[in-house]
Amino acid sequence: MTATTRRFHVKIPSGSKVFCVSHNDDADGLASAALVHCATQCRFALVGYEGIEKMLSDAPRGLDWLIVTDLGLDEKRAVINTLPSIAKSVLYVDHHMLSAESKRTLRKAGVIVRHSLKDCASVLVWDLLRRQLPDEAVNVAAYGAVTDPPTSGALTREVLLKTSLNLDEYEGHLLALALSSHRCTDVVRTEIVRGLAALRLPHQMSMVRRLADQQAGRMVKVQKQLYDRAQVKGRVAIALVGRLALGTSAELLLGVPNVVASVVYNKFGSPSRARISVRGIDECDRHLGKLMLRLARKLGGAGGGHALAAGGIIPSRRLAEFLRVFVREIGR
Ligand SMILES: [Mn+2]
Repeated sequence: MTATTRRFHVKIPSGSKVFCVSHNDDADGLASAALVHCATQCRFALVGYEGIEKMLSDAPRGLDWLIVTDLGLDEKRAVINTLPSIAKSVLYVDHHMLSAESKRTLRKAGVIVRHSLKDCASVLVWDLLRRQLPDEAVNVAAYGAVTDPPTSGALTREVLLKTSLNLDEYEGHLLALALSSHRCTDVVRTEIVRGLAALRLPHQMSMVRRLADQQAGRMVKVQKQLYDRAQVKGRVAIALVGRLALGTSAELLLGVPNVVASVVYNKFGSPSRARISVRGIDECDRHLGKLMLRLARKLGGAGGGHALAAGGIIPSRRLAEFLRVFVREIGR
């Protein structure tokens, strides 16, 4: 097995002390944690980008393996450097943008990197650990695949061919809707990971069904509010948003007529920092992940993401400046 092999498998010996840190925000992150937990019975923690440093500094000691999934570390050089000190072996599985330099830094630090832009994290985890997973675990991989595009990879295709697309989409979207609810607490998220790892389908978890159902109802209302509140500047719709998940709000806002990109922001958590989420349609003709990386960094924050779905955190006092530059970058 070499770092450059396109596909490889990892064997985690039973009895190893494993800790998994995964993204807390979406079906892909939870499915990834569930697959690692299913394969290794490990302890796990779910985090947002703001919490990675603290989570890693609080990680259990004496670990054989640390497995980090669905968390883009391109902008987190300090985190990359601390990884090797946390466990004897470190496995990093992700599908967010990762510069050649960051990849080199990770590998130089001895981290096993499984990265792709074409397959989501849950599919990559499933592939890596497939020899240690029950056959039915392929369904869990599919929840990330159907909710976290792009899905052009050969492994995604394999996962979707091995499962029922109707069922994947029903279960995956039930899960995604439930997770986008502000009522979906950390405790609930942890329970969901345990349920998925025990191969329970999302519709078999009553909490998931209830949250998804409530959320579907709220989204219709929120969409109306967003449309009423949106400011359109150039070809960009902009809105300050409430408690609905930022990414979901940005998606809904993109339905405003005659815009090619949407920007939503809020200041939950800390009033000095603005959290931003952006979405685009093909016509916006920009790689929003790269754009957010550059703009957020320039304004003293951090950002990144995918071509048409990205986000960042910047100091609140520079928000107006950010919005001005973003609109200018998207152009006429
Ligand atoms: Mn993901």
